[in-house]
Amino acid sequence: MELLQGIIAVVREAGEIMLNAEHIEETVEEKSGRANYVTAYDKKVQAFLFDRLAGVFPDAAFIGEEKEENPPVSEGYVFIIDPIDGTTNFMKGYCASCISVGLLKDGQPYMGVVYNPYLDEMFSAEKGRGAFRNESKIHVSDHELKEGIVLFGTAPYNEELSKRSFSLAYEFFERSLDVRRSGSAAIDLCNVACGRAELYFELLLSPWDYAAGALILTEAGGKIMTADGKELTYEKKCGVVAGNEKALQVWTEVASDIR
Ligand code: 2AM
Ligand code: CA
Repeated sequence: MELLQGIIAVVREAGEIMLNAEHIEETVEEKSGRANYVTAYDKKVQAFLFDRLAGVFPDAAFIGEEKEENPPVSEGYVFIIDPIDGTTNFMKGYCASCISVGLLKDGQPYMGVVYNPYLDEMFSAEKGRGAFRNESKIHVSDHELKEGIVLFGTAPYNEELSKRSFSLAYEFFERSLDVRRSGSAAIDLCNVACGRAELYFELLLSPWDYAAGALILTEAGGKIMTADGKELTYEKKCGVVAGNEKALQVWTEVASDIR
């Protein structure tokens, strides 16, 4: 618990770097793939987190989106970090981005913290101890999908997944109240975790996009799996679907042919 509070304090401080960012678009660099960018602030937040979290928990290794080479996740403690999840929103001043810090223990989620500084919402979880939004315990909703909201991501860096993503969004639009697309996988997972939405899917994500959110969601009573129904892995990219039990049941019926 003390460790979780230590991580939360560091992440909250890192949020200040996002809130105080200026002239963001002047610092943008392109990465590989379609519409994939990094700003000087992604690197700055990552450097801050690596430095300060090493002080909080010296035994852990680090994996980060903006790091050149990453260690394996399977042994010991590993921080798995997306310094800014929702970088395109961040570049545009859209105010829907967050910091995502997961901590794995022997390859499995142990702690997770997701902070949206624009709303001052701190989501956190520790294995076996429930999930929280600020100080309040959270739980997934009990609604049927037809009474629910479906969140989806478009896997924008991989154009070959666009048509499939949008046709699935249409399928789920027809089976729900409506769909939403936020631009941040970690925020989406937390919004399902606290019952604001019933289902989330994206056909390709990296482990740092979902490592923290996955634990927050499961500790809130939700379920998460790969888009083709397998156990989630933290070693490589995969499609992700998450929701309350009723919504995931519908996903399994409708989207079982996803590969
Ligand atoms: P990012 O903003 O940190 O880059 C947008 O669809 C969401 O999914 C964001 O959380 C984005 O992370 C992530 N994302 C989108 N496409 C992705 C891909 N092909 N691989 C990994 N992560 C992706
Ligand atoms: Ca990122």
